[in-house]
Amino acid sequence: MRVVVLTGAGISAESGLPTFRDAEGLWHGHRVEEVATPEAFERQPSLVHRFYDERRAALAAVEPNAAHRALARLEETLGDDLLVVTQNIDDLHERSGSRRVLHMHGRLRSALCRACAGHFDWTGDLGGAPPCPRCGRRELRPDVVWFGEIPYDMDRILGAVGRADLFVSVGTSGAVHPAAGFVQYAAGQGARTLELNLVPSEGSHLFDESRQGPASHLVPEWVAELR
Ligand code: BV8
Repeated sequence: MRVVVLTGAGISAESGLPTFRDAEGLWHGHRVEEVATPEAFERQPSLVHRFYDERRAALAAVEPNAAHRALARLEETLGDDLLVVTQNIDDLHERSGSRRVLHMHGRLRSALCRACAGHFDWTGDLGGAPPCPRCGRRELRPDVVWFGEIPYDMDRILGAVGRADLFVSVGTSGAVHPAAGFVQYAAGQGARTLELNLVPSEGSHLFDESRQGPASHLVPEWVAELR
């Protein structure tokens, strides 16, 4: 049974990380264009750095929750037949023990050098324009995929989604592409599709089954069923 699990901000909500669109969500107070586009970074690098430096610092104060841990347990059972594709830039999947995780929108604890294209594990601020560890240029940016940029690992992701027997979406509103289109692609390739979300998402009607509730309850329940 080859399983692909797509996760969004909702899986990390109960760990204390804000989602994007919920009431106090990340987009509140910041228009997307202001902080999550290459143009915004050109225009106001300090505002963009502050947005991501604050989120990177906040990571130290949160822990994975039961939903992250349940997926790590499922990896023990399924091994290479499980792939977690996350839109999240936090590291809670890895901190709960998951190894087979692809961050299609990048990672907060990584810096990308615009001069030498190097990627470097990074836990501190980038706002101070520190020099690149490899080329020394002060051209480091958050290693995240902004709107208008091409997501990471699309070949591996589409390959796995196209071969999946079961495609499961957890804690995502289905508002951002190309992630929002994976369910249709998976279904078109013959996979069963299941949504686990607090409320029906924009794409609920595209799934064979949609269950509503908090991820910390729905995911361990579903994993126990599957195991
Ligand atoms: C691209 C990183 C070309 C930065 C992010 C087609 C149609 C329309 C538009 C487009 C299209 N194709 C492309 C676009 C443009 C754009 C796009 O989709 N715009 C939207 C706004 C319409 N897409 C792009 O620009 C993408 N690039 O398309 O390149 C391409 C494509 C394919 C192949 C080659 C080239 C790049 C998009 C990536 C942008 N970067 N993040 C950062 O994090 O700051 S996106 C960011 O927003 C997240 O990563 C995530 O993807 C998205 C937020 O969505 P969610 O994670 O779902 O969060 P949200 O708050 O919305 O929802 C949370 C859900 O959880 C809710 O449903 C809630 O009910 C639920 N929930 C809450 N609590 C719980 C819960 N569920 C369970 N338990 C709980 N406790």
